[in-house]
Amino acid sequence: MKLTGIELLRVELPLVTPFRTSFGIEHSRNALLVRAVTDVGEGWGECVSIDEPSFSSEYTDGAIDVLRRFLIPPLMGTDVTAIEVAPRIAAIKGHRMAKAALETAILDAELRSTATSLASRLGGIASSVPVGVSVGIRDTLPELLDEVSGYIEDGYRRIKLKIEPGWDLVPVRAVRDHFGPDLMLQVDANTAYTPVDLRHLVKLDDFGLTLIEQPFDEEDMRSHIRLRAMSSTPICLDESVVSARAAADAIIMGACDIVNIKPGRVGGYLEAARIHDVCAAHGIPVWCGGMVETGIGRAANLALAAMPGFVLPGDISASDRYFDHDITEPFVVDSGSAMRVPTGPGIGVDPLPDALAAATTWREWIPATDSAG
Ligand code: SMG
Ligand code: MG
Repeated sequence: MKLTGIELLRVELPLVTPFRTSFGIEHSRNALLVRAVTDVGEGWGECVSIDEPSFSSEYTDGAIDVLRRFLIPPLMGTDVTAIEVAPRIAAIKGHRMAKAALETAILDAELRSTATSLASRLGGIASSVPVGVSVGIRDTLPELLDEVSGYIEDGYRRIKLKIEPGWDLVPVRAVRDHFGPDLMLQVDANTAYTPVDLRHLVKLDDFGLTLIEQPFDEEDMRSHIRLRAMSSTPICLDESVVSARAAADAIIMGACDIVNIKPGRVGGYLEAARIHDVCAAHGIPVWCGGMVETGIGRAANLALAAMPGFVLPGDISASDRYFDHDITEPFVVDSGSAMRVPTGPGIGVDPLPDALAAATTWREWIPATDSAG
């Protein structure tokens, strides 16, 4: 397959409610899409970076720069298959979200050309997968309880609360008391705590949580190991797991019970599937994380979550959890907190031309030049 051009597109989707985490507040999703054009057809990928380097070191202006200057040129105009993308750009350090978007666009084009779904390519077996919803930090408890009530009415049976120092035991207790012991409840701190908080975090054991996600800095494996020894709440890593190697190391050193797999964070769906395999080999349950994706990224995440080790509900909520108008047909959650896995070729969805045009704020076409080929 010959890569003949790449289009980068920025789209802006306003959020239905601001989404606040321990690292910031988002009012709209400014997503970066990659459209790969090849001699056998085109494919789509979504870069999950955000505007600022606050979830990780990546940010969208940086992703555009590294794609344009370093990741696209070695592939442009050449024969390429998706499996070769990562090794051919491995000399460029880091920038996994940018790499993931490029690899996904090429993988999507390749799969569409053979009418193969991404789910079947990855070894996905489920036709529908359990999903949950991530709930941002709110100003007051009544607002939080109202928001959670709405999601439960929508069909969600698993709630993840964003926490930070000062917004942890009280909101978790309020949600547990209000909705009862059967609600599947978990928390995500996005690295907001430090080792002095260890004893405080053990108090979360009272609330029957499914897991606590990434309480400490991404490089602070020792605090995760210590908390795991002190607390009965299962420890899940997100930001720390940047590769299959990092997953294996974290598991071997006893830093986690569960792994959140985000394809963008680890450099793509092929590496994400390897992490699934590493975790399965160690009996570590996994679930699919989310980065407030448009329908493009959401479709691909559903394909990944169809793999058999994804036993916990993913952060793959319905499009209307975040957006009034997505750029694809909206994804919906059913009354049993599940979502259907796309079955069409590649990622199984296409941007709706009018919706894409309305959301696009910037686009750049990068052609193959004679010198590149
Ligand atoms: O896509 O529903 C979603 C977002 C889920 O909470 C979510 N993601 O650390 O897991 C996480 C956060 C990061 C969000 S940054 C945009
Ligand atoms: Mg997280």
